[in-house]
Amino acid sequence: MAFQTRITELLHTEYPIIQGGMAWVADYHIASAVSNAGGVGLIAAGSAPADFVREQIHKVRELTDKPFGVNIMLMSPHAADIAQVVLEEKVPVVTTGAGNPGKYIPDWKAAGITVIPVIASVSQAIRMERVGADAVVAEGCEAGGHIGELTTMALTPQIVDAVSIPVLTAGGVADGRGIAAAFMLGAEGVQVGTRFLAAEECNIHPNYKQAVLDCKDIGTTVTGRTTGSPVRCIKNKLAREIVAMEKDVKADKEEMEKMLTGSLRAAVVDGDDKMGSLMAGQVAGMVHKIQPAAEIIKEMFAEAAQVLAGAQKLLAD
Ligand code: TUI
Repeated sequence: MAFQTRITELLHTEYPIIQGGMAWVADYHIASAVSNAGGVGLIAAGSAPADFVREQIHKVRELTDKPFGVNIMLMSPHAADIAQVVLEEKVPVVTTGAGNPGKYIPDWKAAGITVIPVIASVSQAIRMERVGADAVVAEGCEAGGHIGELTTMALTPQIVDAVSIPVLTAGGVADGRGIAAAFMLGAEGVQVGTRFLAAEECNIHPNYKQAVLDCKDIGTTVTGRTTGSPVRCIKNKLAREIVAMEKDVKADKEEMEKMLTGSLRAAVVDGDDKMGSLMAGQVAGMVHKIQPAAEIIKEMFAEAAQVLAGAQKLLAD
């Protein structure tokens, strides 16, 4: 079974899959596990300081000699310092989220780094191609965390048509059917986040993991639509209160900000499943068990191969 695309060529991996850059969640454990399993594992810089990210890079390198990456959340106050660390450390792959990494790209490219911005619209994809990105991740609003407007189904083919660099799909991909669908939409790879929340090597608080396993199809919601920072997370007390405050014109927006500050850390580290932000995608409803990352990847691609081979039957007369 071979899934060779421009993405496997670019990333030098067995499978065209990268792990989502999940802030506070993705550390060297999950990153090295995904890389050792034939994908690209990522350390999420999130809002961490640059020194922390450098240590994480060193730890990944102790555990794998395969390609790995760092996800830089561009709204972080440490983003510029982390941009420098990935350069100094010659990290093989950098993905970015929540902003435009254009000013860093020339230096990263000069250092031989593969640059893959995560974007949520056609105009962003075109801008990223223009400033030298090697590929883009088209992330639909089924995804967990900070999201855009369009669904994966609508976004992916429009981005594929608009750029000539390869496209990976994210948002709604949790099994082999999702991978097969991504290929059908013209993508050449996938980024998977939510399914890896249930990886054995994913060191989130057990309460967070359990919330993902318990989550049903309509178990996620989006907070921050009215404040310009839409974030998909599992419905809990925090999410319900924020959504209610957003509907109330008299609600104190500062109070809302206060409730959200530190809430992702509270979920991931402290296991606060009531007032923590349990970021997860809509596919949380199809994540049912904790498995090693390598098993997740093998299973997903074996299923994708089966689904794609079975699709021939649709054309039989
Ligand atoms: O970045 C993500 N997902 C994230 S970041 C994050 S940490 C966070 N925590 C609390 C509040 C907000 C963030 C959790 N999840 N996904 C990638 C992504 N990036 N989706 C959309 C974008 C994006 C948004 C604006 C990319 C570019 C952009 O502007 C650039 C431009 O050129 O317009």
